[in-house]
Amino acid sequence: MKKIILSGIQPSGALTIGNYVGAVRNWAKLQTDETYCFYCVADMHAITVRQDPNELRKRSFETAALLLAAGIDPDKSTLFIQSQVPQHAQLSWVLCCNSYMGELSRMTQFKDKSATKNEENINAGLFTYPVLMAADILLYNADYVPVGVDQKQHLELCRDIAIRFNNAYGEVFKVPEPMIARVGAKIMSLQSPDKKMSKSDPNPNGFVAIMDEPDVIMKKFKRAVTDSESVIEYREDKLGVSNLLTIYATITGKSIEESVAEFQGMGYGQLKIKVAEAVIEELTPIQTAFKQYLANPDYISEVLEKGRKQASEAAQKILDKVFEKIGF
Ligand code: AQP
Repeated sequence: MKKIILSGIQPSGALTIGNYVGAVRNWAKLQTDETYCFYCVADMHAITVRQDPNELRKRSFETAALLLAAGIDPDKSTLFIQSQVPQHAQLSWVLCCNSYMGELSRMTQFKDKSATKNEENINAGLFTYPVLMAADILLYNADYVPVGVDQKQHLELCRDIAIRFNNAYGEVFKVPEPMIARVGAKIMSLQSPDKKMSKSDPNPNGFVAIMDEPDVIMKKFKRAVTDSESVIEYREDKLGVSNLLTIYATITGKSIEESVAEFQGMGYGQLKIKVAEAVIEELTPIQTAFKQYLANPDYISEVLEKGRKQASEAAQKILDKVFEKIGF
């Protein structure tokens, strides 16, 4: 029996090196003989924040192309767009009726994202986002869910909902395990290193997008916020420098200790240039592959249509069981 892996990414902006290091890069590596992977472009999650419709459609398509460029192999995995598989919305409703306002109110992502808005402007989708995420996972009997640290709390909620449902109606759902990288699970903003790097950051200098040109990447790293000391150490009170070291270590595959040792005697300027160079080297082949995929949109559409069918078929099996259990 192969282990089932599921993960998703929102097309809510240009994918960042945070998304890459924390999630996407590992997705390709998880395609082995012992696993079967479902990867989705989570456009339904993206509309919890108002999106321009044409932009969203374009970004969903481009995100799929970028995932192919990052090594997702449609012969080994199912790659699909979430909104094209209606079972996600159907199961989400059932799970909403098995989730509590109290537990959803405690989700830090909801608290963070709603903190900037007036109460009347917080849409209910932002609140029930983790329930849709639970549906995404439980629909495919996922064993493991590779995510960045920011999604750990949502994963725990998903497990609670699955266990609660199974206790109430009998065993239907497999209870999934999170899969979180040891290093790089939370890349911080280059401008506010106390905040997570996010693709929807209104300040483009806060993130490096996978598709940023090399000179843009270099400029963004050169502007990265550090501190007033000049010593390169990995320390809790040196958020900016530690973040640069984390990016360097994850991209090069070196340990933090090795990276710190490598930069001894250098200044922040040199550190920034070296990190930028490593990132550019890693991203260049992905950028080239992305452009090649985009030049062949029919191929991407074909992959997504195949993914839609495979995902729908797998999801319907679980949904049928759920509907039967709850009396539909
Ligand atoms: N900064 C990060 N470091 C490590 N991993 C990260 N992830 C996101 N940011 C970082 C991981 O990327 C995967 C896809 O994330 P998502 O698109 O589903 O949503 P998100 O976590 O909300 O990502 P963003 O970039 O912050 O998007 P916006 O700005 O739209 O909210 C997840 O596995 C996530 O953990």
